[in-house]
Amino acid sequence: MSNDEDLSLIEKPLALIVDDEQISRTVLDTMLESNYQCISVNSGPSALTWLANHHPDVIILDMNMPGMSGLEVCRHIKLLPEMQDVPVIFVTGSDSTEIQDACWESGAADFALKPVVASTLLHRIKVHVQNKKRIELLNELTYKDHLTKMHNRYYLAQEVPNLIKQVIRDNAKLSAILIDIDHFKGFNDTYGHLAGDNCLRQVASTIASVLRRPSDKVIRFGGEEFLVLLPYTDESGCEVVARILVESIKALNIDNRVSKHNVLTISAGCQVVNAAIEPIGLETLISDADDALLEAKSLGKNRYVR
Ligand code: GH3
Ligand code: MG
Ligand code: MG
Ligand code: MG
Repeated sequence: MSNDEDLSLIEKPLALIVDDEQISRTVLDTMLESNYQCISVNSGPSALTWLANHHPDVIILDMNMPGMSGLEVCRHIKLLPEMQDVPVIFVTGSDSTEIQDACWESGAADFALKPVVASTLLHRIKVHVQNKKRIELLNELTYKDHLTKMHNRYYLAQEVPNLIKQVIRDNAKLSAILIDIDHFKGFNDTYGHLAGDNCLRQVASTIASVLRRPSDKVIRFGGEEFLVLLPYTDESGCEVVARILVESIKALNIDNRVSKHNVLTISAGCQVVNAAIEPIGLETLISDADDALLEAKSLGKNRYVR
């Protein structure tokens, strides 16, 4: 393709080609290889296995395959939460109304008729990949804090209520840990605001690295405050995480000479609610965690309180 430079992507997008016929895989691979990093597999099950550990930018899927048909593969793919934004483009020998209806119903983004016209297929793939990238960027700008790359307050307001609804539906427990960096004003005054920004990034990524489940969330709640939400986590689980968080930040060994520990520390307040026995409200949860945080501060900082 001649005018693909405007994809303006540093790395080539990753394309998964699924087709049972070697010749078709080779044709598609040859068409795509200068603009895409291509991986090809010969069956639906192989595609699903590969997708368990990879996140392509586009999937080119053959309709007719023995065993698992392309339509079945597409339905399976679209059941995976992390594949929702990955466009699936069918390559099919038939454009009957039934086939087209089935394509869209299975969750496909587009289809191309065999024998494929290279320019048309490449153009369609390019449009879908660009859209996917734009959606990703938009999500990042909307829901992430620019400095720390953690979730922002807008995410807290827009998305966390859905998380809470799920916990309530499951009659489960939800843990919250509100974290505040100790003596951070002094840190900024001593080492400068840029060092403060770097420190915030390091603290944020350390907090994120401690968390294990995809449902665990870190939100930059204020300037040097982070809210950690642990759905389906009880009191003991919450305390384990809070203790590891306090220890991990101290173990970073970031100089902070205004602290009696001589290194940067955090304080944390924990609150655990049980949907099976009480109503869960985000505001109350945060304000209770904040009470615990204030207690941690008044007890001398560098600790958690539940
Ligand atoms: P305590 O131990 O009681 O928590 O005291 P503290 O100094 O951490 O608390 P205080 O609330 O007085 O100060 C918070 C500081 O966080 C002040 C502010 O300049 C700093 N801060 C907030 N947001 C940012 C940021 O984005 N970058 C930098 N570098 N500093 C920030
Ligand atoms: Mg086939
Ligand atoms: Mg604060
Ligand atoms: Mg502070």
